[in-house]
Amino acid sequence: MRRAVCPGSFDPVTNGHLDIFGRASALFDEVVVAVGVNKSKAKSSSRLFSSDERLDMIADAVSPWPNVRVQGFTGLVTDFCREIDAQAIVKGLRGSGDYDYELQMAQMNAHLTDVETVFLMTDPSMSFVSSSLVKEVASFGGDVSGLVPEAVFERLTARLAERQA
Ligand code: COD
Repeated sequence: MRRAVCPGSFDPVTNGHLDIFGRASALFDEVVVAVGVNKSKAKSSSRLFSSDERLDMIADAVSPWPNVRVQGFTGLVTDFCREIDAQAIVKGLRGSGDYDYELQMAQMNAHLTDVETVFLMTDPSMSFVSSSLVKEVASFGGDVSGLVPEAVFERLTARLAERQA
């Protein structure tokens, strides 16, 4: 069985992430979306959803793909891959900023283990979408519908309203 891991913070999951999950699901027998902690983002106050909430939203969004599931992890992504017997990590690339960051991570992960990193280029219609920008734009009342699944849009709007009340 060829199994891949799509790791990320997914705070919250966007349609850009989902495009990568869907395309990975066509390439591998099983895809595990792994919700982890990005230490540099975890320190900031930008965290909007708990890991349980993020797991929940992703489980709902990936339900159309029977070979995609979601799981939380702590520690190194390479250890998680070993634990679940995954041969590949699938990441999305939006541009040169992602490339510089992801290349270093892929090479470190290759140094740690024999898990291969596979990069899928972003869908051009999603190349400007990031969880951080979605949160920022939505917090100022900008329209982010169409950039995240509808259920995520509703939870995002509700969470920001609670925070601003
Ligand atoms: N289109 C395509 N791809 C996209 C888009 C989009 N619009 N938006 C984001 N992506 C891709 C990103 O490039 C990334 O590959 C992935 O989706 C996840 O994105 P985020 O922003 O949710 O996740 P990150 O970058 O914060 O996640 C970082 C990890 C949690 C994966 C990383 O920190 C990690 O592996 N942590 C575990 C500890 C570890 O192993 N550290 C050593 C790593 S070398």
